[in-house]
Amino acid sequence: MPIAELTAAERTAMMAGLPEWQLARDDKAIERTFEFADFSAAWGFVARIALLAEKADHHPEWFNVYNRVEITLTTHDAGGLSQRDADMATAIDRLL
Ligand code: H2B
Repeated sequence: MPIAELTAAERTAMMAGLPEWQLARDDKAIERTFEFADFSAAWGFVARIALLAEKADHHPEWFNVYNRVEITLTTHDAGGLSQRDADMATAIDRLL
């Protein structure tokens, strides 16, 4: 299903609301790195995001090593960033 890529102005507004996230991949994605006390805490975080992702039908790219989780959000169906990424990033931040 096609979904609109955010305009440059919309992207700027989105980033203002997500100060912990950074633009990546030529402004086609956003990323954030999280650190936890140990692997158990990191994996619990990943598991909670997985439930959110299934519900939203919007799935992160992520990398985990021990207590660190790196998350990248982009919308393949939009060829870049969409409102879904803003919503997912906001939902992820709320888990903390
Ligand atoms: N996740 C992400 N990150 N981007 C998408 O474009 C996307 C997705 N599209 N999850 C969804 C699933 C789509 O492929 C299915 C068919 O709904």
